[in-house]
Amino acid sequence: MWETISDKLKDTEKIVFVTGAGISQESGIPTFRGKDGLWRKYDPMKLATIDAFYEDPKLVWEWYEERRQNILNVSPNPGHIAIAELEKYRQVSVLTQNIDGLHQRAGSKNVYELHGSIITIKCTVCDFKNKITSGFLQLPPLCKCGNILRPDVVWFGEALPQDVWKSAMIQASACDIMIVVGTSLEVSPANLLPVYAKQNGAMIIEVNVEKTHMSSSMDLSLRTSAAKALPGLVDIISQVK
Ligand code: BV8
Ligand code: ZN
Repeated sequence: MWETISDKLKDTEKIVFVTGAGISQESGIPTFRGKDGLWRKYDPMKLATIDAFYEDPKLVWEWYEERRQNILNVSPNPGHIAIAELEKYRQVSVLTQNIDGLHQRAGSKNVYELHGSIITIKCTVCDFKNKITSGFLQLPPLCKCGNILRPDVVWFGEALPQDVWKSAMIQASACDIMIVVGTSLEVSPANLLPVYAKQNGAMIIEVNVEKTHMSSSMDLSLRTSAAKALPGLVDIISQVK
């Protein structure tokens, strides 16, 4: 397994990662569908939607504030750090479904946040957008224009940010290796990215503690955790010239 990866890395220029909630699990952030998953306590399909927000903006804001506080209290894990390290040896892009900002905090430079960011806020009406730097006195927070503010994330039923999605497709279609880490690949259109990479002849490697419905189309499946597998990649590539 590792020899195959090492051989492939020799003539690899560009590595693209597609990551999901599983890569942040070892930082202490619950995944969506796992046994400790967010789905258990809340139903993200019900809360991470524009309807839920307009029905009860305070409840949705409480959910995001609870998640944001947790995210601010955790750190990137060896999986995030390994991906940032790899930038020393190859061109690396990270296409993440996560909104936790841990790839950037680990030092990754080319991160595409397909589903937005929990630390950015935007107005529901005007074009106000800003980083969230502190808690809020009241939920939902209000914009200067008088309308309510929302987390700058992509909810189910909402389109992904066009510019980010376009760049993500270009990255996926122009890589030598795609490494899919910690995602059930249940959510579209992010789950199309490995298809684009495969269509363009890239080697697709999956790092996931469980099988996914796309495991059979992967060239290699590392059935282990992100924090265990990814540092191994850095070891290999640092020996490959
Ligand atoms: C769109 C931001 C079109 C918010 C998220 C039927 C009805 C309604 C909609 C649909 C439908 N069928 C399809 C759709 C489309 C829908 C969709 O895909 N729904 C799914 C659920 C069926 N998609 C959308 O709505 C998207 N928009 O299609 O727009 C459009 C076009 C034009 C104009 C208008 C509209 C928008 C989707 C974005 C939703 N927002 N997040 C927030 O976070 O609060 S999605 C959410 O799920 C997160 O981003 C999360 O990352 C993502 C996917 O989940 P995963 O990351 O994969 O996490 P999961 O828990 O599932 O899996 C974790 C994996 O890690 C597991 O495999 C586990 O084994 C593994 N693991 C665990 N621990 C580890 C590990 N692996 C390695 N190491 C470990 N330690
Ligand atoms: Zn406004």
